[in-house]
Amino acid sequence: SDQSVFDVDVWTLTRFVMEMGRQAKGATGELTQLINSLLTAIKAISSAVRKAGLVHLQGLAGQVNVTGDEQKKLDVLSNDLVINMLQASYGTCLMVSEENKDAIYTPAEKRGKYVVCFDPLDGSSNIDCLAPIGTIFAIYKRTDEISEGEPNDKDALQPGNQIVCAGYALYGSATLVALSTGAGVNFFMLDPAIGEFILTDRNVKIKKKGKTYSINEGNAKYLEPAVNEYLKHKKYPEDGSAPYGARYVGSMVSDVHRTIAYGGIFMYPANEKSPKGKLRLLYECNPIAFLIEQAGGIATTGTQRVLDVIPESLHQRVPFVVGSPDDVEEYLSFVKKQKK
Ligand code: AMP
Ligand code: P6P
Repeated sequence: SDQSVFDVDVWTLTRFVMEMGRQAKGATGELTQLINSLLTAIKAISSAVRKAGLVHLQGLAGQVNVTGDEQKKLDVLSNDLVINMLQASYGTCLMVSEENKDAIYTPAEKRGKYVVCFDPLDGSSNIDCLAPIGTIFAIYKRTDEISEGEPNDKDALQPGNQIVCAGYALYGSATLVALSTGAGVNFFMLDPAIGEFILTDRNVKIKKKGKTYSINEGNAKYLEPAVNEYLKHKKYPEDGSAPYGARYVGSMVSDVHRTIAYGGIFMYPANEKSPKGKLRLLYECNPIAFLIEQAGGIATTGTQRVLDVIPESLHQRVPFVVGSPDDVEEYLSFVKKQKK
């Protein structure tokens, strides 16, 4: 067999995280252990997602989650996997999950210093039609300035600019992890043959300007005039430039990953139906905004930087517009014009 195919010095995500941990001055290894435990949950979710149709994991688990969505069995399984693997890492004191109304407190004997906000299976309404879905997470450090003694919800209400590590897993035509600990974004692809994520793209940067816009145009009736003005400009450019293409999966991780990989703009703005937009700040918008900025893009609510929003509640929504800097700046110019 062709030996050259087998990389005997392969950069797996586990190795990459350990290396970064060794380079971090005075690190105890707690964060490394936490991230690598989370990766185990992601590998298990990937396996379950790909088997779901075969082992009747699809369909409804009959429960309803905090956002009122029907809770599918894969949702429940993914949520349990992340909670159990994270608590077993001895790195967390508190977690916020899209699937749980209240914060999840780690039993005292297993507590560490990190707070993890996550959406275990985002886009789960797409499971039964096999559209890409994902896992999104943001990791913060609990500090005594925020709360002394027992951890409490305030530890999870930190602005995104305090994120220590954030990432997403995309269960698409392949399973990919995008990860950043503040020194750029790296992409890793799962090799199912060895059950490891392999480094494929280092220090990923988003294009300055893209050629596609991504929004649910079914909401056009409810969008603010400035947003419809912007969309009109993308479809009928007055300056003779080519119109933009439209791409919308309706699964955030898939739409965001395409935006980082190809450039362009992804929007879930405020609208009459959802005055604060639909996407959740703690475990959808903040982690993605962190990655988008680390890749050289812009992430705004339309009025401020997403990472500067001071959270007030665990499941609060924010308007969310992210992507290539030139595209988001152009969008903001339409919003500013409307304000005048
Ligand atoms: P620890 O003592 O392992 O909790 O790490 C202390 C701090 O060092 C973390 O909050 C990070 O800022 C940094 N650090 C530790 N491990 C890593 C890692 N694997 N990758 C990036 N930064 C790390
Ligand atoms: P709409 C999936 O349910 C989700 O939370 C995100 O993954 C996705 O971007 C958004 O909702 C899609 O919402 O209103 O366009 O169906």
